[in-house]
Amino acid sequence: MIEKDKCIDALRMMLNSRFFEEKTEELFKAGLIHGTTHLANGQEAAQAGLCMALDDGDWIVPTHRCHGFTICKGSWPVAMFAEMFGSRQGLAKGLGGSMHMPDKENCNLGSSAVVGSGVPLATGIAFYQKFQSTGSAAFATSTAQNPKDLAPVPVKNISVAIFGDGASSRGSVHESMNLASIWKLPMLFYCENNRYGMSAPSDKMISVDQISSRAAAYSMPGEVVDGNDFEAVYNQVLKACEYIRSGKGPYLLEVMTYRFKGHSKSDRRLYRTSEEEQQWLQRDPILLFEHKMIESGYATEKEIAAIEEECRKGIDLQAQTALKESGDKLTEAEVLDLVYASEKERP
Ligand SMILES: Cc1ncc(C[n+]2csc(CCOP(=O)(O)OP(=O)(O)O)c2C)c(N)n1
Repeated sequence: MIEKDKCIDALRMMLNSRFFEEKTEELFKAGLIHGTTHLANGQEAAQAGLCMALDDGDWIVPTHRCHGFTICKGSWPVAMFAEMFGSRQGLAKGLGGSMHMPDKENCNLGSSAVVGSGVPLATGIAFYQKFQSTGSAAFATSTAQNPKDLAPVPVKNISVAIFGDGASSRGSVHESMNLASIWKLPMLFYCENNRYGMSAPSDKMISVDQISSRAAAYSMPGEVVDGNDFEAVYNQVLKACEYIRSGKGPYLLEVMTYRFKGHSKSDRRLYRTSEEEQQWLQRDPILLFEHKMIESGYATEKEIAAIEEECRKGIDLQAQTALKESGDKLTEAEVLDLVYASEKERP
């Protein structure tokens, strides 16, 4: 078992993510937030396990189901609620909403609604990271050199492309894997397989049994990990990061998990049975982790209940603060200023 302090941090991350999703659902139902949202209840270990294993300066590019990753990478929930209320204090100044929560300070590029579109962006970040460490020599521009034969050059920071099982079949993902492999880019392809792409079950829609096996086509390691087990994810990401930082190139990790809620807020989940859902609820990543913490003597039931209470109150308070300020929106002129460069800045 990993150290106690780390476990407590991990539990807080997962609880904050879960309570954030619960509060978001409540606010949508009350008609206080508009548009749509994609909740990630049940996927907390996959999200916290990744972010805890990363170093400062490592970048992530999440998907539309981004709240948990954003919290675990260090963003303040109040700024995320503000984003969904459309106010100027939001991570994208209230112009993006639930699916667009970039946070430069925390090395999070943010996501977009276009499935798979973040993966080439993460590839671009990895290119920059390698270029910064090695200069152009590492890219073998001379026709006499084969980029695949270049010696590994260690890099400090890496880039993580997060994508779902549905996105894994998109051309942009495959093109990115090919380029990242040829140039040995410092990149983790992090496939969060929650078993469905909207209503489409991954075992019916994907040409292979495990998405990780596709790594072989791009000459990179590919592994599968139990995404509901925080420790398993954390240790596997550390292992992948060590390989990537040594300069050997990209790595594909397929993280098996399950989304407890529907695809988005209007999904009645007619494509799956309640028995299946019940089975997965038994493997709730937070309950499994709390159980492990109690078993290892890291916390008592009472202490865990106190952490839960504290996290829930913290999220409630941050939602209330954001709600109070929700009328403070950018003016039309401010929005236009952000969209168009001023006359002086134009070439
Ligand atoms: C290019 C593109 N095609 C289709 C959609 C519609 N769409 C939104 S989410 C989604 C499913 C994505 O599934 P997955 O990648 O597994 O992520 P998950 O929603 O399960 O987290 C689809 C098809 C879209 N937004 N963009």
